[in-house]
Amino acid sequence: MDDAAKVANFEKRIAEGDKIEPKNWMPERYRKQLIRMMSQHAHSEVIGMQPEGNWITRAPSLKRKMALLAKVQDEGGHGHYLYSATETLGIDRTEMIEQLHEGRAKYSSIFNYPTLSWADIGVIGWLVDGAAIVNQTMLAKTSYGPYSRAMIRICREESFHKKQGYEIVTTLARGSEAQKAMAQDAVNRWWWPSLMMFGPHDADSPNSAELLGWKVKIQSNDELRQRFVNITIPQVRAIGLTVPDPDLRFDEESGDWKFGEIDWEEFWRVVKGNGPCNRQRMEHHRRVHAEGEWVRAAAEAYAAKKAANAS
Ligand code: FAQ
Repeated sequence: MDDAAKVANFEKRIAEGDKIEPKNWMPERYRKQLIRMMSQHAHSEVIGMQPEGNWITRAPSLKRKMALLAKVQDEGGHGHYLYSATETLGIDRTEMIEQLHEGRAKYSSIFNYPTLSWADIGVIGWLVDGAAIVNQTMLAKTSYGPYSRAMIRICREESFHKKQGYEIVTTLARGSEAQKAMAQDAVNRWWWPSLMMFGPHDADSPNSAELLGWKVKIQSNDELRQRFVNITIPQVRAIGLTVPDPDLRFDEESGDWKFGEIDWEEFWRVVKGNGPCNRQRMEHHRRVHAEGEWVRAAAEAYAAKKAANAS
Protein backbone atom coordinates (compact mmCIF):
# COMPACT_ATOMS: atom_id res chain seq x y z
CA MET A 1 0.00 0.00 0.00
CA ASP A 2 1.27 3.51 -0.70
CA ASP A 3 1.22 6.06 2.11
CA ALA A 4 -2.16 7.61 1.25
CA ALA A 5 -3.77 4.18 1.22
CA LYS A 6 -2.07 3.30 4.53
CA VAL A 7 -3.31 6.50 6.13
CA ALA A 8 -6.84 5.87 4.83
CA ASN A 9 -6.80 2.33 6.18
CA PHE A 10 -5.41 3.51 9.54
CA GLU A 11 -8.10 6.18 9.85
CA LYS A 12 -10.82 3.72 8.89
CA ARG A 13 -9.68 1.35 11.62
CA ILE A 14 -9.69 4.19 14.17
CA ALA A 15 -13.18 5.27 13.07
CA GLU A 16 -14.42 1.70 13.47
CA GLY A 17 -13.06 1.54 17.02
CA ASP A 18 -10.25 -0.95 16.27
CA LYS A 19 -7.19 -0.98 18.51
CA ILE A 20 -3.87 -0.17 16.83
CA GLU A 21 -1.23 -2.73 17.83
CA PRO A 22 2.60 -2.30 17.85
CA LYS A 23 3.20 -4.16 14.57
CA ASN A 24 0.44 -2.33 12.68
CA TRP A 25 1.35 0.53 10.38
CA MET A 26 0.80 3.94 12.00
CA PRO A 27 1.57 7.53 10.95
CA GLU A 28 4.89 8.75 12.34
CA ARG A 29 3.10 11.61 14.07
CA TYR A 30 0.74 9.19 15.89
CA ARG A 31 3.79 7.27 17.13
CA LYS A 32 5.51 10.50 18.28
CA GLN A 33 2.42 11.80 20.07
CA LEU A 34 1.98 8.49 21.90
CA ILE A 35 5.65 8.39 22.94
CA ARG A 36 5.34 11.96 24.26
CA MET A 37 2.17 11.33 26.21
CA MET A 38 2.89 7.81 27.47
CA SER A 39 6.46 8.56 28.54
CA GLN A 40 5.20 11.67 30.35
CA HIS A 41 2.66 9.46 32.06
CA ALA A 42 5.35 6.89 33.05
CA HIS A 43 7.63 9.63 34.41
CA SER A 44 4.69 11.05 36.41
CA GLU A 45 4.06 7.73 38.11
CA VAL A 46 7.71 7.40 39.13
CA ILE A 47 8.29 11.03 40.17
CA GLY A 48 4.92 10.80 41.97
CA MET A 49 6.47 8.30 44.38
CA GLN A 50 8.55 11.10 45.95
CA PRO A 51 5.91 13.32 47.65
CA GLU A 52 4.23 10.30 49.25
CA GLY A 53 7.49 8.46 49.96
CA ASN A 54 8.33 11.47 52.12
CA TRP A 55 5.78 10.23 54.73
CA ILE A 56 6.56 6.50 54.86
CA THR A 57 8.81 6.89 57.91
CA ARG A 58 6.31 9.21 59.61
CA ALA A 59 2.98 7.42 59.01
CA PRO A 60 0.91 7.59 62.21
CA SER A 61 0.47 3.81 62.65
CA LEU A 62 1.82 0.51 61.37
CA LYS A 63 -1.37 -0.06 59.34
CA ARG A 64 -1.12 3.37 57.70
CA LYS A 65 2.55 2.74 56.97
CA MET A 66 1.83 -0.62 55.31
CA ALA A 67 -0.91 0.86 53.10
CA LEU A 68 1.30 3.80 52.12
CA LEU A 69 4.27 1.55 51.32
CA ALA A 70 2.04 -0.60 49.12
CA LYS A 71 0.62 2.45 47.35
CA VAL A 72 4.04 3.93 46.60
CA GLN A 73 5.19 0.54 45.26
CA ASP A 74 2.06 0.36 43.07
CA GLU A 75 2.96 3.74 41.55
CA GLY A 76 6.46 2.45 40.73
CA GLY A 77 4.78 -0.60 39.13
CA HIS A 78 2.57 1.69 37.02
CA GLY A 79 5.73 3.42 35.82
CA HIS A 80 7.09 0.03 34.73
CA TYR A 81 3.93 -0.99 32.83
CA LEU A 82 3.91 2.35 31.09
CA TYR A 83 7.62 2.32 30.17
CA SER A 84 7.10 -1.19 28.76
CA ALA A 85 3.99 -0.12 26.84
CA THR A 86 5.92 2.89 25.44
CA GLU A 87 8.82 0.64 24.40
CA THR A 88 6.42 -1.11 21.97
CA LEU A 89 6.62 2.13 19.94
CA GLY A 90 10.33 1.70 19.27
CA ILE A 91 12.00 3.78 22.00
CA ASP A 92 13.79 2.27 24.98
CA ARG A 93 13.56 3.37 28.56
CA THR A 94 17.17 4.58 28.73
CA GLU A 95 16.31 7.15 26.09
CA MET A 96 13.05 8.09 27.81
CA ILE A 97 14.89 8.70 31.07
CA GLU A 98 17.54 10.74 29.26
CA GLN A 99 14.75 12.91 27.83
CA LEU A 100 13.38 13.41 31.35
CA HIS A 101 16.80 14.32 32.76
CA GLU A 102 17.49 16.74 29.93
CA GLY A 103 14.11 18.45 30.38
CA ARG A 104 12.86 17.26 26.96
CA ALA A 105 10.08 15.17 28.53
CA LYS A 106 7.65 16.43 31.12
CA TYR A 107 5.89 14.87 34.11
CA SER A 108 2.68 15.93 35.82
CA SER A 109 2.76 19.38 37.44
CA ILE A 110 1.03 18.01 40.55
CA PHE A 111 4.16 16.29 41.85
CA ASN A 112 6.02 19.57 42.23
CA TYR A 113 4.10 20.51 45.38
CA PRO A 114 5.37 19.59 48.86
CA THR A 115 3.67 17.19 51.29
CA LEU A 116 3.63 19.24 54.49
CA SER A 117 1.39 17.17 56.76
CA TRP A 118 -0.04 13.65 57.10
CA ALA A 119 -3.35 14.98 55.74
CA ASP A 120 -1.57 15.61 52.42
CA ILE A 121 -1.16 11.85 52.03
CA GLY A 122 -4.92 11.36 52.36
CA VAL A 123 -5.63 14.24 50.00
CA ILE A 124 -3.20 12.95 47.36
CA GLY A 125 -4.88 9.53 47.39
CA TRP A 126 -8.34 11.10 47.21
CA LEU A 127 -7.86 14.06 44.87
CA VAL A 128 -4.72 13.26 42.86
CA ASP A 129 -5.49 9.57 42.31
CA GLY A 130 -9.14 10.60 41.90
CA ALA A 131 -8.23 13.01 39.08
CA ALA A 132 -5.89 10.39 37.58
CA ILE A 133 -8.75 7.83 37.54
CA VAL A 134 -11.09 10.19 35.68
CA ASN A 135 -8.37 10.75 33.06
CA GLN A 136 -7.25 7.14 32.92
CA THR A 137 -10.74 5.59 32.71
CA MET A 138 -11.04 7.57 29.50
CA LEU A 139 -7.54 6.44 28.39
CA ALA A 140 -8.52 2.78 28.95
CA LYS A 141 -10.56 3.27 25.75
CA THR A 142 -7.68 4.85 23.83
CA SER A 143 -6.95 3.64 20.29
CA TYR A 144 -3.46 2.28 21.05
CA GLY A 145 -3.81 -1.30 22.36
CA PRO A 146 -0.85 -1.52 24.80
CA TYR A 147 -1.71 1.84 26.42
CA SER A 148 -5.36 0.93 26.74
CA ARG A 149 -4.59 -2.44 28.39
CA ALA A 150 -2.06 -0.88 30.81
CA MET A 151 -4.75 1.62 31.85
CA ILE A 152 -7.30 -1.06 32.75
CA ARG A 153 -5.00 -2.59 35.35
CA ILE A 154 -3.72 0.76 36.58
CA CYS A 155 -7.27 2.09 37.08
CA ARG A 156 -8.17 -0.85 39.32
CA GLU A 157 -5.20 -0.09 41.56
CA GLU A 158 -5.84 3.67 41.51
CA SER A 159 -9.44 3.07 42.68
CA PHE A 160 -8.07 1.39 45.77
CA HIS A 161 -5.64 4.29 46.30
CA LYS A 162 -8.46 6.76 46.09
CA LYS A 163 -10.52 4.86 48.67
CA GLN A 164 -7.64 4.68 51.13
CA GLY A 165 -6.96 8.41 50.65
CA TYR A 166 -10.59 9.38 51.21
CA GLU A 167 -10.70 7.19 54.31
CA ILE A 168 -7.64 8.98 55.76
CA VAL A 169 -9.23 12.40 55.13
CA THR A 170 -12.61 11.25 56.49
CA THR A 171 -10.96 10.02 59.68
CA LEU A 172 -9.20 13.38 60.14
CA ALA A 173 -12.35 15.36 59.29
CA ARG A 174 -14.24 13.47 62.01
CA GLY A 175 -11.41 13.83 64.53
CA SER A 176 -10.34 16.69 66.80
CA GLU A 177 -10.57 20.35 65.76
CA ALA A 178 -6.83 20.29 65.01
CA GLN A 179 -7.20 17.20 62.80
CA LYS A 180 -10.12 18.73 60.93
CA ALA A 181 -8.11 21.92 60.40
CA MET A 182 -5.21 19.83 59.07
CA ALA A 183 -7.51 18.09 56.56
CA GLN A 184 -9.01 21.40 55.45
CA ASP A 185 -5.57 22.97 55.04
CA ALA A 186 -4.48 20.05 52.81
CA VAL A 187 -7.62 20.36 50.64
CA ASN A 188 -6.98 24.12 50.36
CA ARG A 189 -3.44 23.55 49.08
CA TRP A 190 -4.14 20.61 46.73
CA TRP A 191 -7.50 21.59 45.21
CA TRP A 192 -6.32 23.91 42.45
CA PRO A 193 -3.19 21.90 41.55
CA SER A 194 -5.48 18.83 41.17
CA LEU A 195 -7.64 20.71 38.66
CA MET A 196 -4.45 21.70 36.80
CA MET A 197 -3.62 18.01 36.24
CA PHE A 198 -6.12 17.97 33.35
CA GLY A 199 -4.00 20.44 31.36
CA PRO A 200 -4.84 23.78 29.72
CA HIS A 201 -8.33 24.76 28.52
CA ASP A 202 -9.31 22.97 25.30
CA ALA A 203 -8.88 26.19 23.33
CA ASP A 204 -5.28 26.53 24.61
CA SER A 205 -4.33 22.85 24.23
CA PRO A 206 -2.13 22.44 21.12
CA ASN A 207 -2.24 18.62 21.14
CA SER A 208 -5.93 17.96 21.84
CA ALA A 209 -7.45 18.25 18.35
CA GLU A 210 -5.00 15.74 16.88
CA LEU A 211 -5.27 13.34 19.83
CA LEU A 212 -9.07 13.46 19.81
CA GLY A 213 -9.10 12.88 16.03
CA TRP A 214 -7.06 9.70 16.47
CA LYS A 215 -9.07 8.66 19.55
CA VAL A 216 -5.93 8.70 21.66
CA LYS A 217 -8.00 10.95 23.90
CA ILE A 218 -11.73 10.28 23.93
CA GLN A 219 -12.70 13.33 25.98
CA SER A 220 -11.15 16.77 26.21
CA ASN A 221 -9.19 18.35 29.08
CA ASP A 222 -12.13 20.59 30.09
CA GLU A 223 -14.71 17.79 29.89
CA LEU A 224 -12.64 15.58 32.17
CA ARG A 225 -11.91 18.40 34.61
CA GLN A 226 -15.65 19.12 34.89
CA ARG A 227 -16.37 15.42 35.45
CA PHE A 228 -13.81 15.34 38.26
CA VAL A 229 -15.32 18.42 39.95
CA ASN A 230 -18.85 16.95 39.67
CA ILE A 231 -17.73 13.68 41.27
CA THR A 232 -15.61 15.31 43.99
CA ILE A 233 -17.70 18.19 45.36
CA PRO A 234 -20.37 15.89 46.90
CA GLN A 235 -17.53 13.93 48.56
CA VAL A 236 -16.06 17.16 49.98
CA ARG A 237 -19.44 18.20 51.36
CA ALA A 238 -20.18 14.74 52.79
CA ILE A 239 -17.29 15.07 55.24
CA GLY A 240 -17.93 18.71 56.15
CA LEU A 241 -15.00 20.27 54.27
CA THR A 242 -14.94 23.01 51.62
CA VAL A 243 -12.88 23.86 48.54
CA PRO A 244 -11.08 27.23 48.28
CA ASP A 245 -13.24 28.58 45.47
CA PRO A 246 -15.65 31.47 46.16
CA ASP A 247 -17.14 31.06 42.66
CA LEU A 248 -18.20 27.44 43.13
CA ARG A 249 -21.94 26.96 42.53
CA PHE A 250 -24.30 24.24 41.38
CA ASP A 251 -25.88 24.92 38.00
CA GLU A 252 -29.36 23.35 37.90
CA GLU A 253 -29.62 23.55 34.13
CA SER A 254 -26.46 21.62 33.25
CA GLY A 255 -26.22 19.61 36.47
CA ASP A 256 -22.58 20.76 36.76
CA TRP A 257 -20.68 22.27 39.65
CA LYS A 258 -19.38 25.47 38.05
CA PHE A 259 -16.01 26.57 39.37
CA GLY A 260 -13.74 29.62 39.23
CA GLU A 261 -10.76 30.24 36.96
CA ILE A 262 -7.53 28.33 37.44
CA ASP A 263 -4.39 30.40 37.99
CA TRP A 264 -2.81 29.61 34.61
CA GLU A 265 0.31 31.63 35.41
CA GLU A 266 0.99 29.26 38.28
CA PHE A 267 0.25 26.24 36.05
CA TRP A 268 2.77 27.28 33.35
CA ARG A 269 5.35 28.31 35.95
CA VAL A 270 5.22 24.79 37.44
CA VAL A 271 5.11 23.04 34.02
CA LYS A 272 8.17 25.02 32.93
CA GLY A 273 10.22 23.87 35.91
CA ASN A 274 9.73 26.66 38.46
CA GLY A 275 7.27 25.15 40.91
CA PRO A 276 8.01 24.72 44.63
CA CYS A 277 9.72 21.30 44.29
CA ASN A 278 10.72 20.87 40.60
CA ARG A 279 14.45 21.08 41.27
CA GLN A 280 14.30 18.80 44.29
CA ARG A 281 12.27 16.16 42.38
CA MET A 282 14.68 16.08 39.44
CA GLU A 283 17.82 16.11 41.62
CA HIS A 284 16.47 13.19 43.60
CA HIS A 285 15.60 11.24 40.44
CA ARG A 286 19.04 11.86 38.90
CA ARG A 287 20.86 10.85 42.08
CA VAL A 288 18.86 7.65 42.65
CA HIS A 289 19.12 6.73 38.97
CA ALA A 290 22.93 7.08 39.12
CA GLU A 291 23.04 5.02 42.33
CA GLY A 292 21.09 2.25 40.58
CA GLU A 293 23.59 1.99 37.72
CA TRP A 294 25.19 -1.16 39.18
CA VAL A 295 21.81 -2.92 39.37
CA ARG A 296 21.14 -2.25 35.68
CA ALA A 297 24.69 -3.35 34.75
CA ALA A 298 24.30 -6.57 36.77
CA ALA A 299 20.90 -7.32 35.17
CA GLU A 300 22.33 -6.77 31.68
CA ALA A 301 25.39 -8.95 32.42
CA TYR A 302 23.11 -11.70 33.74
CA ALA A 303 20.87 -11.55 30.65
CA ALA A 304 23.92 -11.62 28.35
CA LYS A 305 25.37 -14.62 30.18
CA LYS A 306 22.05 -16.47 30.05
CA ALA A 307 21.75 -15.80 26.32
CA ALA A 308 25.36 -16.98 25.74
CA ASN A 309 24.71 -20.19 27.69
CA ALA A 310 21.54 -20.86 25.71
CA SER A 311 23.27 -20.51 22.31
N1 FAQ B 1 1.57 18.80 33.96
O1 FAQ B 1 -1.83 20.15 24.54
P1 FAQ B 1 -1.95 19.74 25.98
C1 FAQ B 1 -1.02 10.05 38.51
C2 FAQ B 1 1.72 19.99 29.00
S1 FAQ B 1 -0.53 10.01 36.90
C3 FAQ B 1 2.65 18.93 33.15
O2 FAQ B 1 -3.30 19.80 26.58
P2 FAQ B 1 -2.01 16.88 26.07
C4 FAQ B 1 -1.04 8.77 39.30
C5 FAQ B 1 1.56 18.96 27.87
O3 FAQ B 1 2.40 17.85 28.08
C6 FAQ B 1 -0.65 11.70 36.36
N2 FAQ B 1 2.53 19.23 31.83
O4 FAQ B 1 -1.29 18.29 26.16
C7 FAQ B 1 -0.32 8.98 40.56
C8 FAQ B 1 1.94 19.79 26.67
O5 FAQ B 1 3.36 19.92 26.60
P3 FAQ B 1 4.27 19.11 25.50
C9 FAQ B 1 -0.17 11.84 35.01
C10 FAQ B 1 1.27 19.37 31.34
O6 FAQ B 1 -0.97 15.83 26.04
C11 FAQ B 1 -0.96 9.43 41.70
C12 FAQ B 1 1.42 21.17 27.02
O7 FAQ B 1 1.28 21.21 28.42
N3 FAQ B 1 -1.20 11.47 34.08
O8 FAQ B 1 -1.33 11.07 38.94
C13 FAQ B 1 0.14 19.22 32.13
O9 FAQ B 1 -3.03 16.90 24.98
C14 FAQ B 1 -0.27 9.61 42.89
C15 FAQ B 1 0.10 21.47 26.36
O10 FAQ B 1 -0.95 20.63 26.87
C16 FAQ B 1 -0.95 11.49 32.76
O11 FAQ B 1 0.14 11.80 32.31
C17 FAQ B 1 0.30 18.93 33.50
N4 FAQ B 1 -0.71 18.79 34.35
O12 FAQ B 1 -2.84 16.78 27.45
C18 FAQ B 1 1.04 8.67 40.64
C19 FAQ B 1 -2.08 11.03 31.90
N5 FAQ B 1 -0.95 19.43 31.36
O13 FAQ B 1 4.24 17.66 25.92
C20 FAQ B 1 1.74 8.84 41.83
C21 FAQ B 1 -1.72 10.99 30.44
C22 FAQ B 1 -0.51 19.70 30.13
O14 FAQ B 1 3.58 19.31 24.18
C23 FAQ B 1 1.07 9.32 42.98
N6 FAQ B 1 -1.60 12.30 29.86
N7 FAQ B 1 0.85 19.67 30.13
O15 FAQ B 1 5.61 19.72 25.62
C24 FAQ B 1 -2.65 13.04 29.46
O16 FAQ B 1 -3.81 12.68 29.63
C25 FAQ B 1 -2.37 14.31 28.72
O17 FAQ B 1 -1.04 14.26 28.24
C26 FAQ B 1 -2.59 15.61 29.55
C27 FAQ B 1 -2.15 16.80 28.69
C28 FAQ B 1 -4.07 15.76 29.91
C29 FAQ B 1 -1.75 15.60 30.82
